[in-house]
Amino acid sequence: MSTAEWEHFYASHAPPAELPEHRQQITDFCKHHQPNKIVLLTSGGTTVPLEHNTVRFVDNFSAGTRGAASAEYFLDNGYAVIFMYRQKSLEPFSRHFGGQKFLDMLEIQEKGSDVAINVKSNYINTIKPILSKYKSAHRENKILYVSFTTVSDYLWLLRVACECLTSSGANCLLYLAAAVSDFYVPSNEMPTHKMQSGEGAPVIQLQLVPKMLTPLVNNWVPRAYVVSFKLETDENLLISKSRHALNKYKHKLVIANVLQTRRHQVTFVTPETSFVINLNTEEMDSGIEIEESIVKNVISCHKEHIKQLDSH
Ligand code: PAZ
Repeated sequence: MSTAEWEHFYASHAPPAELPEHRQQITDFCKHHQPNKIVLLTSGGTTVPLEHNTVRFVDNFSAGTRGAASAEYFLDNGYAVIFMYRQKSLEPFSRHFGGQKFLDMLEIQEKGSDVAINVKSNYINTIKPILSKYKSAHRENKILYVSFTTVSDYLWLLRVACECLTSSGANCLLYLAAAVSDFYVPSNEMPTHKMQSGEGAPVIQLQLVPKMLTPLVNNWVPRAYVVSFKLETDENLLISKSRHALNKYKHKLVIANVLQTRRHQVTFVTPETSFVINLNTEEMDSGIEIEESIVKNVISCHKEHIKQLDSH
C-alpha cells in the first residue's frame, strides 16, 4: 500500500466533527495511564454511505459482541481500555441487559401513592457483580468510549488514536476486532441527496478501502503489540489468509474465526505456529465466554512481546 493511496483517502474524506474532541480525550487518557498497560480495542461494523445526506448505506453483521465482552476481560486483567466502537453496537457491561432483558429484571411495587421500581430478587446476584465492575471501571477512569459509524470515521479515529498511543510504546496493545468494510464509495462519486427510484436502478461502483495495517505497524505504533482478527465463511481459507496477512503486514498475531462458529472457536495464528481455542457445549451452557480465554492468551503474548523489546 503506497503512502499516496493513504493520503488520497484521507484527503478525499473529511474527518468526523468530533475528531478534535476524541483526540483530546484519548491524549488525556493515555497520559493518565502511563506507564501502565493500555489496549485500544475496536469493535462492531462500519457503514459505507451511498449518499452524502445519508439515507442508505451498506453495513455488515457485526453486533460488537466480541469487542464488548473482551473489553470487560481486559479490565479484569488490569488493562486500561480505549473502547473504539461502532455507535449503537454492544458496549461492555450494558450488553448484559440489552433489549427486554433489562425490563424483565424489574418489578413495580405500589403502595397507595408510593411507587417503587426494584430489581427482582432472583436477578440481584446476576446484576451485582456486573454493576460493581462497571462502577469501579468508571470511578477509576479505566475505560474510555469513543465511537464511529462510517468506514472513513473509523479510519480517521484509528489513526488519531494510534498517534496518541505512540508514547505508550510496547505497553500498548491493539486488539482490532471491528469488522471494517473492505469496500467504499469514494466521496466524489456519491450523490449529495437521496437517490431517486424514479431515475432507475443505480449502478454503484465500490472501491477497495486502503489497508491500514501497513502504516499502523510500521509508522503509527511501531512498538505496540498488534492483534488483528480475520473472519471467513470458508474454513479452508482461514489459516492461509491469516498467514498471508502476517507476512504482508509484519504484525505478530491474527485471531482467525469462521462466521458460524465464532462464539465457540477461534484459531490463534502467529508467524511460527497456530493453535485452536474451543469451548465445549457444557462450557457454553454454563455461560463461559470464549473471549475470556482469547484475552488471557493475548495478554500472555503481549507480556512476551514487552519482555523481548525490553531485552533489546
Ligand atoms: O461482533 P461480533 O461478535 O458479532 O463478531 C466478531 C467478529 C467476527 C467481527 C470478529 O471476531 C472479527 O473477526 N473481526 C474482524 C473481521 C474481519 O475484518 O475479517
